[in-house]
Amino acid sequence: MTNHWCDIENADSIMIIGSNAAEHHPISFKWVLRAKDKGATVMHVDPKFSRTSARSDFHVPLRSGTDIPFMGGMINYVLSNKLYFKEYVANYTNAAFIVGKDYKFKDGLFSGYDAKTRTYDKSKWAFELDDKGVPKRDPSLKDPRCVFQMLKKHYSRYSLDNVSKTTGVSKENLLKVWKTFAATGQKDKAGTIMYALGWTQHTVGVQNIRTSAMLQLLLGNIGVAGGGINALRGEPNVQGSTDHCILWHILPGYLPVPKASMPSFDAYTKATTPVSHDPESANWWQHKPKYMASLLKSWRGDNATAKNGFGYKMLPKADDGVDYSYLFLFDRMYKGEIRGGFVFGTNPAQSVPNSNKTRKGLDNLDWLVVGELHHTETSDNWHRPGIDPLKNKTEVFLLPSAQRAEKAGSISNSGRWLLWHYEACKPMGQSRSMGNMYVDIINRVRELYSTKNGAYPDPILTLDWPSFYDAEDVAQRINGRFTKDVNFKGKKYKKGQQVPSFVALGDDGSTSSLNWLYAGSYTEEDGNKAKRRSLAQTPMQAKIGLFPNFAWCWPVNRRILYNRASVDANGKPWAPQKAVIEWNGKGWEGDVPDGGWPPNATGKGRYPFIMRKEGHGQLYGPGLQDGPFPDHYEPVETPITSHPFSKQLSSPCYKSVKSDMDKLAEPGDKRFPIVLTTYSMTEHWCGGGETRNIPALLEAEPQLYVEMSLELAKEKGIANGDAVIVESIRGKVEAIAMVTVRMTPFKIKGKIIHEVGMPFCFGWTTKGVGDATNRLTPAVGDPNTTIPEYKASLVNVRKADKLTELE
Ligand SMILES: Nc1nc2c(c(=O)[nH]1)N[C@H]1C(S)=C(S)[C@@H](COP(=O)(O)OP(=O)(O)OC[C@H]3O[C@@H](n4cnc5c(=O)[nH]c(N)nc54)[C@H](O)[C@@H]3O)O[C@H]1N2
Ligand SMILES: Nc1nc2c(c(=O)[nH]1)N[C@H]1C(S)=C(S)[C@@H](COP(=O)(O)OP(=O)(O)OC[C@H]3O[C@@H](n4cnc5c(=O)[nH]c(N)nc54)[C@H](O)[C@@H]3O)O[C@H]1N2
Ligand SMILES: [Mo]
Repeated sequence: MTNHWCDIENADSIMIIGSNAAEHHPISFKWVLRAKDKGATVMHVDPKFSRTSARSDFHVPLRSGTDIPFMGGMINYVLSNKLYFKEYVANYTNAAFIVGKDYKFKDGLFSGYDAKTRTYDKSKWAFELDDKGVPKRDPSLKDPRCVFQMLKKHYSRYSLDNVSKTTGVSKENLLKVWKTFAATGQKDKAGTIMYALGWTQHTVGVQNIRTSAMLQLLLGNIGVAGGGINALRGEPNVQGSTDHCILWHILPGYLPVPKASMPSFDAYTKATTPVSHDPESANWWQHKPKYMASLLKSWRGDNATAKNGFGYKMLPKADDGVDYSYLFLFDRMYKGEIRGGFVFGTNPAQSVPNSNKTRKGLDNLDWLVVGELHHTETSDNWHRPGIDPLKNKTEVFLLPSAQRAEKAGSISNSGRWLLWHYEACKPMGQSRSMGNMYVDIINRVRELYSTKNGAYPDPILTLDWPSFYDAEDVAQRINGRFTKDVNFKGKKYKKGQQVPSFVALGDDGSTSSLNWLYAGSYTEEDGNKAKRRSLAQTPMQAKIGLFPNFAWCWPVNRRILYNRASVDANGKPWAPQKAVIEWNGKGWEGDVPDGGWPPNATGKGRYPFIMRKEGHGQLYGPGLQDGPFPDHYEPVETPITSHPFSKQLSSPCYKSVKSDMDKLAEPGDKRFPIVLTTYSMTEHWCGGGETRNIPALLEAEPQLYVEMSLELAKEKGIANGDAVIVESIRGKVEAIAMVTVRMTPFKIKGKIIHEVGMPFCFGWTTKGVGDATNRLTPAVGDPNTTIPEYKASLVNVRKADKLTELE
């Protein structure tokens, strides 16, 4: 989230799009309802009517996978009706930048496309530079090659007609949302966008989110109270896990994973550190070498020195151009290229797409370690229905794991707040926390390496590794320490003391930090700030409910990101009644500003978007794999055979894995005419491995169902409560028909298209509840993140005659 939960209360307009916030993020909804009580309009744009829709002012159903037309149409509406915030757009976004002559867009493709590799040469999208290497600009925004004019041209294709016939949303509904939300382009108004999986789980997932960044920049809604783009994160602590590198391509603090083409520390920093030639651009990532050096130092302590590149050479490197995300991981497993592995706190046999293949892939493992609270479809894959357990070769080690309440540690919420939780009781029986198990396991591996000598012992033996697990100690290491006595900002710190903030981190080996973004969370002065629970705030902070003394927030306790964009060049807030920061002539008041420089009018300021190389919010984003402007592409499996208003039907660069089990339905495949979307539910959690073992929750939601409209049910001769078979080109699933007005058919290009929806939490280890919905879904992913397209694929539905899974 650019903002945080309590801040939603400050919004005048709230668009919830691609999320069922009331059911899956009930805490966020408390603040949504407070805003509503104060007069905000709440809108829910979602294929399905849910509890979120019920509490919104209006619900607008749209066909899954058509959010870019919906948002592109709104961008067009804002531009053609001049509803954007002119001063903000001209100064704080890249609207004035001149795009190079190589950039072109035709028939749904951008310039630089290579059909063989299905990738773009992004250098074709670069800005035109002046002789100092700074992008050229036209502050009047009139140059036909400036971003603003390009943007206008690109989205002029997103007319009301085109958008309506693509999304299935009536023109009246489109205008209702566009008009309400666009009204926040006023200086003193703010609108927020709340999204989650309905946006991300598509082959255009990242571009969906880009549309919100562009719209919010046009309306001047980034950096302000009640504004922003608010990603409602998933699994408790998915925010913390991403910050600390659960994804294969990032190290803690969003530092890129080393690649084979970066053999040394210097090569790594050279390849990954952006350089700006504009003195007014803070270009914050220029500090990357300090953060990387401190990370390496915290991994290897005294064994990491400037001379040995901080031990960088000992790190494993990812092969260039190879995707290690789980679509590809399970593909490699299926192809027999992986022998064993560890699975902690996840149930991939249930939650990864194309489960029939995933489960066969797991069969190929010689050994599997599962850290779990329960038996799941993953731990018990070796004896799943339909296979002979005696022929399954996998040796499974089930490590009983402590439950959340049985361990201390931190959780980072969606608003980037770091919150400590305490151990409520000791772990039951032999169960232990994951940290505890890992420290023990690695210490035993070290012992083996030091006594038996392995092939390459150095990376293990040189680790600065604790002898036992202590969450408090890990929290301190995450913040980081001085590795020698230093003077920092007039204060003396001794070797081993905590660093006060990331500004103290160096690239000379003088500091360690397991995550630069968290530096400042655990200091000498204040101790563990995740434990803070003070509601104290200044009168200015109280106006917007900033709560700076409650817990701690990354980075540097800044609660609203890009807040320098909430003020004009003199440091005066656009919206004085809900100011985030304000310049008092000597310093900033309110939130921690995005950089402490004085206002831009003094000539000593910096542009507000400090994490961007050029310092400006990106209306034009040349860094993504699939184009600088989002354009509509149909889901890979689509019920229509040609693009409603362009030529390129599906994303030209979506990712996919190829095997005999990865079949895809053709566009408009007559055998599978219905759109399937999948989702979570209130009563269960994700793959259900935990909640199916809680009797009251299972009683509340006991079986797999498929939600369908009255119209579809009638067409198929299905009654509410009937058992049905849902079938895709990859597999079939038994479910109970839930015939409901919550789902509606869509009129797309003059034709009726039906959509059904299913939860994915039921699995065979719980008797009679049904089995993995993901046996239906395809292993295709977004070109930037490889997140699978769980939210739109093709199926058919028919009445079942005999049941096995639901009995
Ligand atoms: N009770 C409960 N809470 C949870 C979870 C749980 O399982 N149970 N899971 C947690 C996790 S890990 C996560 S990631 C989050 C997920 O939180 P959400 O994103 O809210 O979860 P979903 O139910 O997957 O999808 C949200 C909505 O997207 C809609 N949708 C589907 N396709 C589209 C589309 O193409 N466009 C648009 N605009 N909307 C679409 C669906 O109808 C659904 O209402 O929730 C977390 N919270
Ligand atoms: N079709 C479809 N598939 C999806 C999605 C979708 O919307 N549609 N959503 C995707 C998303 S966003 C997510 S996050 C994934 C989630 O899918 P999974 O990652 O498979 O998530 P869970 O089902 O929550 O599995 C977590 C497991 O961890 C165990 N567990 C709980 N607490 C602890 C603990 O403290 N220690 C240990 N060791 N184990 C513990 C639980 O018993 C449970 O079995 O599913 C993805 N799959
Ligand atoms: Mo998630």
